[in-house]
Amino acid sequence: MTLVCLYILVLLTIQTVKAVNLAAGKPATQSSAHRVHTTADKAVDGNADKAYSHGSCSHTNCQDRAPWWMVDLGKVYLIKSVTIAVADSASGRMRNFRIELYNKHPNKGGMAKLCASQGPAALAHGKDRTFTCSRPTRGRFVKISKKFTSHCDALILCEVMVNGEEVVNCPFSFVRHGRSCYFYSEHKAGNWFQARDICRALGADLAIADNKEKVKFFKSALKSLGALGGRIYYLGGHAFSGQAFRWLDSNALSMGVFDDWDKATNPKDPEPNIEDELCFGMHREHYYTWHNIHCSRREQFICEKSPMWPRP
Ligand SMILES: [Ca+2]
Ligand SMILES: [Ca+2]
Repeated sequence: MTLVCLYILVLLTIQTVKAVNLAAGKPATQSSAHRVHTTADKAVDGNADKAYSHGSCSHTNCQDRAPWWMVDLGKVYLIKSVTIAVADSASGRMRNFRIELYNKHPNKGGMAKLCASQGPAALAHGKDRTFTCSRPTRGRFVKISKKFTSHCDALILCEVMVNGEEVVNCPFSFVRHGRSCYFYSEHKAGNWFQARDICRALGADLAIADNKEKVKFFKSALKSLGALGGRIYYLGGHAFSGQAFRWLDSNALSMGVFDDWDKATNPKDPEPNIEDELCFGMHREHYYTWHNIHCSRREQFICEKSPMWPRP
C-alpha cells in the first residue's frame, strides 16, 4: 500500500514538472496557405509529426513575400520557450525568421517583443528545435515571421509548441511569494467559516501549508509582524469528517505526510489534542506551530491565491 502511495506521489510530481504545450488546439492564423491541407491549424494540432507528406504541417503560399504564422494562446502567459517541429523536407527554408510575442493582437495595437530569432543558417530537417526566449516574456500571441528571399521561401511548421506559465497577479494587499499570493488579515474573523468567506470574497481561499518551505515562509512573515501580528492565524484545513485533519484542497494529501503540529509544548498531550477542536491555525506563543482550535473562535487568518489555489 505504501508503495502504491509513493508511486502515485511520483506520478503526480512528474505531471506537475512536465511542460505543458500552451499552443495545442489554440486558434492559429497565417498570411496564406500553400494547399488546403497546409493551413495554420496544422501547426497546433497536437501532432508533431515531421513527415511533411503525413499532412500535419502548415505551409504558406509560395508567392507570399511576407510569410507569417501566429497563434492566440487565449490569455497572457509568461513564455519561456518555443519549440518548432521542422519538416523532413523543408528544403533549407527554416531560416531568417523571428519569434515575437504580443500581449495584444498586432492589428489592435499590440507591440512586438522578440523572444528569439534564427539567422540565415537553416534549421536541421526532421527535428524539433527549441528557442529559449532571451528572458521569460509575457505574451498572448506568438508570431513567427520570415524574411522572403527567393521563390517559395515559405514558412513551414509541423508543430509549434509554446512553453510558459500562468502570470500571477497578486490582488491588492496580498504579498507575493514564488508563484503564490498571500494575505495576512489584520482583523479577526468571527469564526473559521467567516475567515474562509472573506478569503473567497478576495478571490482567494484559506491558505494551504502542505510543505515545509511554505510553513517556513509563513513563520518568517508572521515573526516579522512581531507584536502587530495576531495570536492565532487560521489555515485552510479541518477535521470536519471526524477523521484526521485534511487540507481544503481535495487533491492535497491529508496531514501526516507533512505537518507542523506542536508536539514540544506539552509532550504528554501533543497537538492536535482536543477532539472537538476541528479547525486549526498557527500559534504565535508556540513558535507558530499548528494548534487545533474551536472553529467558533474569533481569530486572524491567512488567505492564498495562486494559479492552482483556489482551484480554477
Ligand atoms: Ca502538426
Ligand atoms: Ca489544541
